[in-house]
Amino acid sequence: MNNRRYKNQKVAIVGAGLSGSAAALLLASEGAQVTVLDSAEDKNLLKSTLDNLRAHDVRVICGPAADHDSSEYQWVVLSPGIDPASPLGRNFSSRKVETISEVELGWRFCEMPVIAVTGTNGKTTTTELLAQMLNACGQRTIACGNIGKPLSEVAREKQLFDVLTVEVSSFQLEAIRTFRPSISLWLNFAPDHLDRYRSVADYRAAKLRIFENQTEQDVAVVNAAEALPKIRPRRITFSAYSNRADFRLSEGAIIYENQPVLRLSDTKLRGLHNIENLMATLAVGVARGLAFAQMVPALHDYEPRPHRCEFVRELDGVEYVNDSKATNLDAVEKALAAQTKPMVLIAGGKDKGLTFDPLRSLVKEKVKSAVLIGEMAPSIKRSWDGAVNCDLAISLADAVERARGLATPGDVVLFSPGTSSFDMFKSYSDRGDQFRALVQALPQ
Ligand code: UMA
Repeated sequence: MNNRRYKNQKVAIVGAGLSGSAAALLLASEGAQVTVLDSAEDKNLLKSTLDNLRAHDVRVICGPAADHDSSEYQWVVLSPGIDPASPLGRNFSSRKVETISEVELGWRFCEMPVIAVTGTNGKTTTTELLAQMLNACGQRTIACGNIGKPLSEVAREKQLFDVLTVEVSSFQLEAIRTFRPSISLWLNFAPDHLDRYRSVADYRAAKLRIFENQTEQDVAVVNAAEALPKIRPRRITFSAYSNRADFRLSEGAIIYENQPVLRLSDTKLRGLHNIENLMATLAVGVARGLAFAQMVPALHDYEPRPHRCEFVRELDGVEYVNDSKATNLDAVEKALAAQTKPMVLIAGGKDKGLTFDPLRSLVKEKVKSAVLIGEMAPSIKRSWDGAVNCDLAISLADAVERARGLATPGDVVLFSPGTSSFDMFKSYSDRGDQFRALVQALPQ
């Protein structure tokens, strides 16, 4: 791809996090005149990041000056976390210059085919499964994108792979133009991010852009339960709940073309949602011409990441499970469905526009007591009033103490918050780490 068009171009990169820094360094290396803008004050940003940008002749504007900057730019690259409705987002969305997402920028520089993975839940697990499987089968790949290493960074490093395995979020897809995965993967869809989108339909529309530039030569691996609009790529379907899918579940095994291809007892992953992640991974392998005999051994050893129904400890006959990655209701529903024992549920966190009403009947059926934390605690209590006893805790430590008091031998204390963490923690992983540490510290 010819990227000489960026030379000497004045480009604004919005956001100085992982994506913004990677985009800035990529464009600076191509000779563009780059300015990075970030609403946070200089002192609240990573010094090493800012120093590195400046060392590469990138101009950095921080704090309110970024929100009001009126310099002229020929291109704008948006970091995924920039809400178009934020002051910084508005400063740029009103301009008549081409605005693209960081993933679009990275794509324009990558001369390798892309597998793009999206879905409300399971993206990271599936991206990792794919990378592990493809590499084991001799197809060199790297897991990148929303999983943590921006696509622009991969593009700048110019390392050669056979294919890139890119986790893509709705935020990254919002401002694509030409991004065209040769294989797209649509895992599932459930309401989320309503603090960013006006409606669930807007969130879905952003995600659906994953198919926008695909052609009949491309492949879409899609969950058979999803009513997707007409799309051009050839479909391969999967479902753990329906028999009308290319990959389906029967008698403890994943079936493809009426043959069992993977016995579930041979993997370390549990729960129907993880079975679908495995099916989707195998479907991508089929699309890339791999045989099951090559693919399956590579999937046996995959260990689930922390914070996803992670067993922490058993104390006084009670199991403690950390599911801090559950940042939406669909994830909580899956965690509740996967448990067979009586449960004390710890839930709650930042208010991002979701109501917990839809979980009411499942909670009534499976949860003996709930302990609620964070900004959403009062609203969850209203949603579940009369269905389950709800205690309000003033901190996570208080919640763990209360849950211990409520649980009896044979129970599970499940920490599955159902919303984001930013009211009390830096991230879901910080939240999960704190939960794990609190549980480990409980005296015998
Ligand atoms: N900022 C502003 N103004 C704003 C909002 C943010 O200036 O209105 C600035 C912040 O001060 C900060 C910078 O923007 O300095 C952060 O940018 P960012 O939020 O886009 O974060 P990055 O560090 O670039 O990380 C992003 C993804 N973050 C988000 O989408 C929120 C990371 O996904 C991803 O790993 C990374 O790019 C590399 O591709 C995280 C995530 O939470 C894990 N993703 C969401 C999810 O999975 O649900 C979508």
